[in-house]
Amino acid sequence: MEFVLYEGNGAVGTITINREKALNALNSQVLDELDATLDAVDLETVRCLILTGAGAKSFVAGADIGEMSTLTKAEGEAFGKKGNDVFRKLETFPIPVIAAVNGFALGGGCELAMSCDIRICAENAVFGQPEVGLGITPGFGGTQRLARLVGAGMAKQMIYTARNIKADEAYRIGLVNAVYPADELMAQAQKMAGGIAKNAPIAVRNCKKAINEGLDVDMDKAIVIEEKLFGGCFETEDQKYGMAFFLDKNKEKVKEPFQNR
Ligand code: DAK
Repeated sequence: MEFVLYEGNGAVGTITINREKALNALNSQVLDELDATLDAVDLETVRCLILTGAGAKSFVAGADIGEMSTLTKAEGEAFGKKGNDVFRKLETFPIPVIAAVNGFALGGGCELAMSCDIRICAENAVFGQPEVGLGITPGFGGTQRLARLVGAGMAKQMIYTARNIKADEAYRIGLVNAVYPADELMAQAQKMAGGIAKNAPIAVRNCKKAINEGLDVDMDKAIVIEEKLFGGCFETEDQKYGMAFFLDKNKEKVKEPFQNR
């Protein structure tokens, strides 16, 4: 892969968009490589992913404006679909994905971060949807995901004004969960991912599915989704072990890793 790196560290995998010269802007090749990287993740071993950008300056500075500038309507639609398909794959990926936003997250970069389950960022992070200043709408889900994350009013303000916001404001409006000094960001992402990875993997996956799928339907249907996924945890070895561990009053015992079974 030329533009996407993958590094495994036990149960945590890190994907790095690696096109630093263009501030990690997303061209078709980056999107294809990200898609292939996700397909290759070993879901038997890996229980949480971190997504970040190469270098100290940028997470992803958007879709590649050079590549987009000459697109026809049909090509624009196809490019939008390519991005939406891979972003949706990320959003519905069976295991949690943490975006570690290390700088610019603009346009498609902000949309990429919003396709992840959790966003944390460095103090130098900048978020924005500048598309209307380029004569287009956000095209990788920005109009939908930003409104769901920060509310319609704030999303409309950010999108209509095309104004970038800094890390502290992103934190205040709930776009990111935490802000760290740049040199601590990846360690904090690893720490959070490690904490997720040590919990029962089938239960964590079912939680992701329940939250994502429940948000798309009314509460009566959402509760049924939760019931089924809750039920799906029973009879797993991990459920039996987790509950037996709690019920065993022997204070000397040490918790074993969950087996993903
Ligand atoms: N695309 C291509 N190249 C980019 C880029 C981008 N989005 N952002 C930066 N670069 C390149 C610059 O051209 C420059 O390349 P060289 O000149 O060195 O060859 C290099 O990265 C370094 O950038 P700068 O020299 O500009 O660095 P500065 O520190 O001065 O400025 C900046 C950093 C992030 C403020 C600035 O680069 C910037 O404003 N970049 C563009 C940010 C932006 O507008 N992003 C949103 C892109 S629009 C759709 C599908 C998708 C989308 C929309 C619709 N459908 C099909 C419906 C998505 C749209 C977008 O994401």
